[in-house]
Parts: sequence; C-alpha cells; structure tokens
Amino acid sequence: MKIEKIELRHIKMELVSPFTTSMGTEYDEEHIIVRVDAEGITGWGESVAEGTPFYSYETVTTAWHILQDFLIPSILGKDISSIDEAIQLYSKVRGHRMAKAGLEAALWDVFAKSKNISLSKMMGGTRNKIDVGVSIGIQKTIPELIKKVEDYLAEGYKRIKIKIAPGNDIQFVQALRKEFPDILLQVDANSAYELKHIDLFKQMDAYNLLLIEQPLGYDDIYEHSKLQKELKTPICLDESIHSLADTRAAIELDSCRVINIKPGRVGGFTESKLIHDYCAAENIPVWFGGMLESGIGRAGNVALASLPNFSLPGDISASKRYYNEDIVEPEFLVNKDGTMDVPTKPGIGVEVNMKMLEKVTVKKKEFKM
Ligand code: OSB
Ligand code: MG
Repeated sequence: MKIEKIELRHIKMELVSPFTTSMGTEYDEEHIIVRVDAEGITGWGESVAEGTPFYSYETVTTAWHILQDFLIPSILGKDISSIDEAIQLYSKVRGHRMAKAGLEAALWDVFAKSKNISLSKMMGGTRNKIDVGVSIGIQKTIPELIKKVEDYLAEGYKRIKIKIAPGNDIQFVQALRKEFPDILLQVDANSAYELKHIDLFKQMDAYNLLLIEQPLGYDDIYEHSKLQKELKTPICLDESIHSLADTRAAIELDSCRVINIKPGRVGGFTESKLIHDYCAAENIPVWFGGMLESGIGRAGNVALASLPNFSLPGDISASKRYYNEDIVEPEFLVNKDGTMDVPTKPGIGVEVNMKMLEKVTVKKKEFKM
C-alpha cells in the first residue's frame, strides 16, 4: 500500500463525569487521532497519550513530536506491503509506544479494509461478542460508590473495577462485598502503594477479588514478585508491562498472575498479539485495559479483545460511559447480558462522524508526500 497522506488531530473530549484515580482527577480526555490515506483507502487510529504525563511519560505533545518528526517521515510516500514492514521502518525509535501504537492502528485499518475484512478477523479474533466491565473512579462516599455500581450492574456490566488509593481502599472493598457478595470485583491502585503496605493487601485477600491491579511502582517488576508471593489474590500488572520481554520477566518472576493488555502501552496491536499468545501458552489470563478511548480507539480494542485468551471482562465500556457524543457511528453499546458486539464490517467497522470529529479537534496537521 502506497502511503500517500497522513493527518494528525489533537482531540479533546469532555468526560460525562470526572474520573478520579490515585493519579488525580480527569475532566476531559486529550488524545491524537491518526488518519492514513493509501490508494483510495482511509485508515483510522488513536494514540492514547494523554494531556498529562501521570499514567505514562508520554503526552499528546511528545506523541505529536515523535509522530511528526520520526514515525511519519519513515513511512510517508513508501509502498508498504505489511504492517511488520512499517514497524521495521521506525524500529530505531526507542520507547514512545503510544505514538507508535496510534500510527500502527491506522495501518491495521488500512490493511484490513484493503483485504475487505474486519480488524477482528485480521487479528485472529474468535468471538463475535466480548464480555465487558467498567472502571469506576474513586467516589467521595460509600453510598455514592454503591449507587454507581448498582447502575452499571443494571446496564449489564459483567465486572466492576474500582480505583483505590491510600485512605480510599479497604473500606470501599468491604462495603461493596457486603452489598454485592457475588459480583466479579477487582481493584486498581495505579502504583499508589509500597511494599510496606503489604498488610493492607493481605486484608484484601478476604474479599474474593479477581485481581489487584498495579499496586506498586509504575516501572517495577521485582517488588511485585515479593508481594505476589505473600498474597492469594492474583496481582495484575498494567503500567509495568511495556513489551513481550517485560511480560516474560513478570511471569517468570511470579510478579503477577494476570496481564492487562493496552496496545498503547506496549506499542501497538502487533506487540499486544505477541503478549496475548505468550500468555495463552503460559496459562496466564489476559484482559483488555482501556484508556478512555473515543470510538476510533475503542473499535480496535474490541477487535483485539475478540482473541481467545482475553478470558476476563475488559475495561471496554459503552461510548456513553465516557462521552455524551462519540465520534463514530454507530456508537458502542453494551448488551443487557454484559457483552459488546464485535464489529464485522471491514477495518474498524464503524464510520467516523466527521462533524463530531471536527468539533473535538483542537489542532490538525496534514503530511503529504
Ligand atoms: O489504569 O487502567 C488504568 C484510564 C486512564 C489511564 C489508566 C487507566 C484507566 C482506566 C479506564 O482504568 C479504563 C477505561 O477506559 O474504561
Ligand atoms: Mg490500570
């Protein structure tokens, strides 16, 4: 495919409600939408670098810089026969995985559309529906949290994840377990704790949690192995896993027993698939993490989550859980049974609503050969 034109858009979308984690409160989400035009086909991708370097060191500004000055020049005007070939062309760039993943996603869409197949099919997906969960930010009070959980359960969500931080943790877990003894429940600390908090996590062992996500350092693998050995509840790593190599290290060290896969964090769908396949061979369940994506990113996420070893419900919720109006049509819905349909049309399988996209664009730049 001859890569003729690439466009970047810095978008900003207001969240339906503020999202509070141990990293702070987000009111809106800034990402980059990547559009690739090749031989009459348009592909779309989303880079999940955020406005702030709190979850990852990458930001919209660093991703824009890396895309504009290194990634785009390495493929623009070239005739590329596969996604692997494109990845090779920019393999000299170290890190900056969210920037890479946004471009790679648009290329996946181009290649799937050129073959007239869905992204799910091209990735090796085996399901037409995926099980979905919801990630709930830290609430001010226990009654507010219970109400949120009730509402999401009524919408069908199969699994509840709550964010925790020191001072906002065990009391929420206890209250939810009392109110909802049987739901699938997990917690996400986003690296807010240290090994010295081990007793808190031992206490959590009593509440039948599916997993504890990223309790310790955002780049740590070693200390998580010490914590995991003392716990019954599986640890799941998010922030610490940037590659297949990190995954292998974490599993061999028994630092975690579940892996959260986010294509942005690991550099794209290709690396995500390698991690998925490795974990399948090692009997390590994986699930799909989210980055509050717009419908463009969500479409790719749903496709990847249709692979067989995504055996736990993902952080892939309905468009309206995040935004009043999505930038794709149709928007993503959750079925009453807590599943989401995997798009079957070619590529991402949804249409970009250009009017809405224009409305949320704060900066736009076109690169031509
Ligand atoms: O840690 O999983 C996380 C959102 C932004 C950054 C980090 C995380 C999250 C979420 C939201 O938990 C998941 C979603 O997109 O629904
Ligand atoms: Mg997380």
